[in-house]
Amino acid sequence: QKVVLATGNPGKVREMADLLSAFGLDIVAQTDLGVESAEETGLTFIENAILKARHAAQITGLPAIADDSGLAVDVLGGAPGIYSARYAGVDASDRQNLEKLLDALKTVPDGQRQAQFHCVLVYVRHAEDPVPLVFHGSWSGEIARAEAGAGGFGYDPIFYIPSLGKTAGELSKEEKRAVSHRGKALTLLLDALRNA
Ligand code: ITT
Repeated sequence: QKVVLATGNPGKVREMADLLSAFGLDIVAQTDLGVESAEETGLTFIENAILKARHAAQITGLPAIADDSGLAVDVLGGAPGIYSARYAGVDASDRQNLEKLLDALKTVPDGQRQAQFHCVLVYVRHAEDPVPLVFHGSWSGEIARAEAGAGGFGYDPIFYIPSLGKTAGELSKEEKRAVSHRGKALTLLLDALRNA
């Protein structure tokens, strides 16, 4: 079964494509089909993930899987949240976003730096699918004071997991998937597809 992965983020593709392929899906990244990113006008991860999945399914005529994700920092009232990719501006790089967050938390003491990653994965059978499959995974940690590790993407080098004594950037792809927001949501999606 050919399925389009509705993301333009190569980090997400790296973390999902191999498991989805091993499951038996013929995964094609939307960028390889010339699909441009959908406008993310929703106010929740769920709305934006559905928008992205429908957009890719509409253009390709294929079933689609989309990921909307982000980082919610307690002391910032849940920001940057759904705006994580645009925290430092519409065309901001991962580096600019990460540096803006470190700066925003400069004076926040240890013990008040808790944050959660969230990932919503959506599967639609076709663009008008009235019953999208929706799965959510979250991951708790703390925002470090400095970067560590070059793995993963986005905010990973500053997302510290106390129980592991490491940042997400210091984990291998497999280690991250075993505990991350995306790994959890992906497990739920694969379980649902297996039982479909
Ligand atoms: P698509 O919409 O094309 O999928 P995007 O990067 O714009 O790509 P989002 O709107 O979902 O995706 O933004 C998610 C942002 O949250 C992403 O750019 C990262 O900065 C951050 N993020 C999400 N998951 C992450 C992870 O596992 N590790 C580090 N940062 C993550």
